[in-house]
Amino acid sequence: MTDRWDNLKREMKEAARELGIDAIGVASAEPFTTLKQRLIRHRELGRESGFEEKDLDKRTDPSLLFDKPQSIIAIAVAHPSKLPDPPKSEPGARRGIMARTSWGQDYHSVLRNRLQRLEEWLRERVPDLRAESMVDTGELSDRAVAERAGIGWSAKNCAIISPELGSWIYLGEMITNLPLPPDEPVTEGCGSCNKCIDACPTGALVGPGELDARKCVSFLTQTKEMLSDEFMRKIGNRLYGCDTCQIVCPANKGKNWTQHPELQPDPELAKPLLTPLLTIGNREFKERFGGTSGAWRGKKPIQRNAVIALGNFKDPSAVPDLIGVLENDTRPVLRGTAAWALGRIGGEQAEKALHEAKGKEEDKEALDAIEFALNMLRGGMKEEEVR
Ligand code: B12
Ligand code: SF4
Ligand code: SF4
Repeated sequence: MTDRWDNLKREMKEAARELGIDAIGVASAEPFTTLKQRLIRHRELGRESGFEEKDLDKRTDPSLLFDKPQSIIAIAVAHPSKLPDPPKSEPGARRGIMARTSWGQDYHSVLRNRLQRLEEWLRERVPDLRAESMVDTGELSDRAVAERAGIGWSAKNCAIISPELGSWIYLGEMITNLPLPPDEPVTEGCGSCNKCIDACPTGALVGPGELDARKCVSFLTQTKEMLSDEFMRKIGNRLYGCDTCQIVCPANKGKNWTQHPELQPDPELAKPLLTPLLTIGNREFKERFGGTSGAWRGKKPIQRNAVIALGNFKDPSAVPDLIGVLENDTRPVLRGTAAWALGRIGGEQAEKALHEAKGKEEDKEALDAIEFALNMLRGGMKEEEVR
């Protein structure tokens, strides 16, 4: 009997590439008890992003999600890290950057497709298979499952790093009723390296593998509110997500995965021009960005981040477009952020528009931002952070 499951697992590993899966492993379906303690502490310290599943029992006990689970199959699909022919960001034509997780087709649909193919493959061999798959939005911690299944180590930047693939991987899993023998976790680790912690722009990596998600630029780019001056400066020209702690990682050196055509980026979407984003309509936004994972929070955060990026570039040619946002956008957060950006760029035209807006603005937060911007113009500016 054991042989049967050993053999099935071996065949499954051999078939993985054909199924479009780059790494596959098996974890036991036992409760994740140390993870639970960790998640409780994480919550108590107020370090959650708010995007996680709230029920910590469901997050850590597969038997609450599935009747008598016997194993969890973890999969990883590798993605590109380099843009082919990246368009130039130039004065008068500045561009923002979408994190690599938003390049190509939305990874949720790609991984669901792989899990579906895997499920069909398994069912052909085990007709009474029961299976439940999840990617990102499920209850389980994808990283904890991947770690237990030997896909990679849990790194100081929080990522799961595969010894072969690096951290440029998406993760997903399938809870099953198949008693497949579990894999061993990998033995590699970060060692004495600390590069990601040193490079994190906001100090969000408060310790090795410990993230204060509320400070993480990736999280900040996905919020819809007005951000603080400090955070706006640190966002630089990021429109969605942040890759800094992975870019600096030696384990990712030279790794760029191009085997999945649907994950290949369109450079114009991965590094879009900023000014057209300021006035993009709902329909056009959906047509252009709707198929990417970065669109999940709608167009508002991306537009706000485009305004921030223009402010950080300090390119005077953006002033008329930003004045357009300050005067005409119906959303106070956008008007307030445009005021900040104009304060950052400065110049007579910006200052005049800010004074005019001050007399007309009725929203308290936007008005505060206008006053802050006018103060900024009086007081000079600090270092910027744009790439
Ligand atoms: C919420 C969330 C976020 C939040 C919070 C991230 C975080 N680190 O907690 C925000 C919005 C900030 C975010 C950002 C990103 N995310 Co995200 N996110 C998630 C989500 C939905 C839940 C993560 C979670 O529960 N975090 C809570 C922490 C505490 O637990 P955990 O990381 O899941 O588990 C680890 C820790 O608990 C740790 N641990 C356990 N016990 C102990 C004990 C001690 C002492 C310590 C130190 C650690 C430790 O080990 C576990 C395994 O690594 C997952 C999908 C999912 N359902 O799991 C994706 C996921 C983690 N995100 C992912 C990605 C790609 C990103 C970004 C790179 C996107 C981007 N480019 O901007 C960044 C990376 C930021 C970072 N440094 O982590 C991938 C990770 C792929 C990989 N190779 O690791 C996931 C798995 C999505 C997916 N299915 O592919 N994300
Ligand atoms: S994603 Fe960016 S802000 Fe978040 S931990 Fe990594 S480097 Fe820091
Ligand atoms: S940069 Fe260094 S410490 Fe950070 S995840 Fe990579 S190997 Fe680990």
